Amino acid sequence: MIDVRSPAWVVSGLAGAGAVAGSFGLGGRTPRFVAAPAYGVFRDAMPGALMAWAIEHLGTLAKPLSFLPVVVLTVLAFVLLARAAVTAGRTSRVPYTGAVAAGAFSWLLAVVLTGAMVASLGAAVPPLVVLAATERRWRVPSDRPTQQSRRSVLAAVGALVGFTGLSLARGWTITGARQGPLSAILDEEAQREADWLLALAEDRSLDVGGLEPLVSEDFYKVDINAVKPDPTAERWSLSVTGAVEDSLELDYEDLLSMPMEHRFVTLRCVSDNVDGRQLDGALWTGVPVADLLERAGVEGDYVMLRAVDGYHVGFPLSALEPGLLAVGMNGRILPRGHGFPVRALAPGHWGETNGKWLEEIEVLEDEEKGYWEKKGWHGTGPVNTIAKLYEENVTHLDDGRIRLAGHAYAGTRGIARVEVSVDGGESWEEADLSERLPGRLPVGADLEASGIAADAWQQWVYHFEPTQDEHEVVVRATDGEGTVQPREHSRPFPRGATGWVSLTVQR
Ligand SMILES: Nc1nc2c(c(=O)[nH]1)N[C@H]1C(S)=C(S)[C@@H](COP(=O)(O)O)O[C@H]1N2
Ligand SMILES: [Mo]
Repeated sequence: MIDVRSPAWVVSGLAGAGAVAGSFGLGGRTPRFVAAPAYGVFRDAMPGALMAWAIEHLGTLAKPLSFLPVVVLTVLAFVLLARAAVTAGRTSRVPYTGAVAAGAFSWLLAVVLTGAMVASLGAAVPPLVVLAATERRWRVPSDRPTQQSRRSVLAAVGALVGFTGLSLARGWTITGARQGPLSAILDEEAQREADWLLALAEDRSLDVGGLEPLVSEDFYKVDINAVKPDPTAERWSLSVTGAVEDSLELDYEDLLSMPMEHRFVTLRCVSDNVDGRQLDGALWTGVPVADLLERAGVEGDYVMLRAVDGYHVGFPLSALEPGLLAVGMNGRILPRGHGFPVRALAPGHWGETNGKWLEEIEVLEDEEKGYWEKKGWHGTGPVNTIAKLYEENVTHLDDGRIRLAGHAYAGTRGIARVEVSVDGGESWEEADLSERLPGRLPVGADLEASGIAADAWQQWVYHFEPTQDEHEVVVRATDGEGTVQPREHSRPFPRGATGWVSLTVQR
């Protein structure tokens, strides 16, 4: 039996926990932290049904809850390595063999997991120090706990807690985010245009306090990673491969030298509930996909986008062709969390198709399933029509009226109208809509032009006089093709939630 209170195991435990804490201290919230790549292995082994359940029911908690056991398992792996180092130290007559072995084993494991030579020192130094400092205690193979070792164990645990605290504080500040204005990668003109468009969006946003403006202040994030990828622009490249006349490979500079466009685009995740919050709008700047596809000469009808994080999504090429390869968001360099250096934007399609950290566009002759479709989702098609109403956008005005406000989105079909019922769906009245945002605007072109219709949401607002203590408020949108948002409720899995949003509003 293993007695975990034996000096060898106590020391190994401290060394293993120290290794993971130290790795976070140097790697921080980047893939250079040892538990980050370990998460991928765990995630891909998870059954699709369990994942769909967690996504629908745990929401943003699903990620931290599934990351925790991975961190524990990672600590365990480093504990076992340290324990092996103890054995090596005991059989060697050379002093500090165990400590050096613990450091070396831990560094190697960290490098294998993360590929980062320097940051992996964060995982190597704590085991080395712990084994070196306690050599006197575990060198002699006595696996019985003693009174004295218990007191020093307390001191050692205290030291570990302190070290972990410091590492957490330091690691938390390492976000790898590269931020900066658009003008740092494009010219001043592109920056001026973006700023002008952002001002336009502010102008067209309804003057309703508490309602998210047309350019979201806090854009939702959804991806398969516990820790987001952190590719560097210098080493990154984008290739167009598969059924093409000429495969292409472009680096960041190549892409930045192509003609650019600004676009207002809204994204919604297929896992968004009717009353969920995975719906947001932004201004994006990038290269039209069609320009790249034309250069490559496509010979297939499908596409597979592949990204740095192993994410891949397959869908008809026709959905990507009118799309954008975004390098900028809201007048800034595309943030790491949204796919730096480049992400795809497929107009009017579920969030899934908008690959972040994109590195390959593979043209296919036959359709192939991507990451989520293999797990049973059908989230590569056009979005469902939705009108949102959140609790906090129900306002009792001083004049006795109640103001309701929200957003509506139907992808490239656009919103024709939003209707509100205050009697549970018996009678309907039309809400006021914010003015539509312009579509594509080529960099350097005349900004007066309104361009084609944007794949962007609109805001709605409606006022009513309460006539009873309680009103059952229902909202529904009609898209630009005249189709009314269906009433029947369905869950997000597998092809997106349907149904009208309703709220009970007190007088
Ligand atoms: N590389 C990569 N791209 C990805 C994902 C991912 O996990 N990895 N998730 C997709 C999903 S499901 C959605 S809804 C959108 C969300 O984009 P956002 O995080 O910028 O809001 O990104 C898509 N692109
Ligand atoms: Mo999504």
